Amino acid sequence: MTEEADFIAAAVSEFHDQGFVLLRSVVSTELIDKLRRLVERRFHEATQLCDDELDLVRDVSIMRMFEYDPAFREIMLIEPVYTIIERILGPDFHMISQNALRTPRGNGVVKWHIDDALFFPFLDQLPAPTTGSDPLPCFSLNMMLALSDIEEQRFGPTQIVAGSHRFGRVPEHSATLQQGFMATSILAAGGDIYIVNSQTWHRGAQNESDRIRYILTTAYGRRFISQRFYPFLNYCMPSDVIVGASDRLLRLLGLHEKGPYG
Ligand SMILES: O=C(O)CCC(=O)C(=O)O
Repeated sequence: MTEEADFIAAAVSEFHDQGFVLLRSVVSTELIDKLRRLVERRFHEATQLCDDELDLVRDVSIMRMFEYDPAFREIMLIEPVYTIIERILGPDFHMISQNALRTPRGNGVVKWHIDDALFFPFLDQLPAPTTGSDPLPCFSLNMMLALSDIEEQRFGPTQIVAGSHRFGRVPEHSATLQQGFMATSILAAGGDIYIVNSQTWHRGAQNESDRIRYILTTAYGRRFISQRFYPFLNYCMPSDVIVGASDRLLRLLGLHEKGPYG
């Protein structure tokens, strides 16, 4: 195997084992600075909009960043992350959302949760899987790109409970982790990417600093997981997003072969 193939195989294995994997220094500082500036501009533009259009911003989350600038679409194609995700989700996966999180002091998505429905509720009735057993299938995940340095607890890192994607339970929806479980803080520098299984217990710790914390979250799912582009029913992707896109990007945006059901 080449060094890159080894790296990809190890990342996929770590993801299945721990419910997340952290990849260091994937994106250049220049691109990170550009993306952060774009998020800041989008935030200020969006908060000037009238009520009807304000659907773009929900608390710390600014939605559908892929509409805003080609740089957000390029991030979806970055290697080796694309290949790692393809190995996990299979060849026809697509993007289900892309949000920028802009978290000032005192804020954060602080309650423990999983994303999506609980896919394997029966697991808590079964004996714990033995080491080396086949990994559970993963149906959806979130690729999180740090757009600022979050290398200390006070900057509000993402926290996860390692291995919780196998619990077959959801966490108590509270800012305090229930007894008997251990949180791991993902201390990241700008340009680091971590990929988190939608079933893994996670949250964003509160930002206790004056440094605004920025993360770009791009969630992906297998084809049967629906895309979540608000307002859902009448969502129409702006034509400039699609013009000139490669086949790979078009598929990530939601263009698929015809198949069962349609
Ligand atoms: O802010 C974070 O680190 C976590 C965000 C989160 O939990 C989510 O987007 O589902």
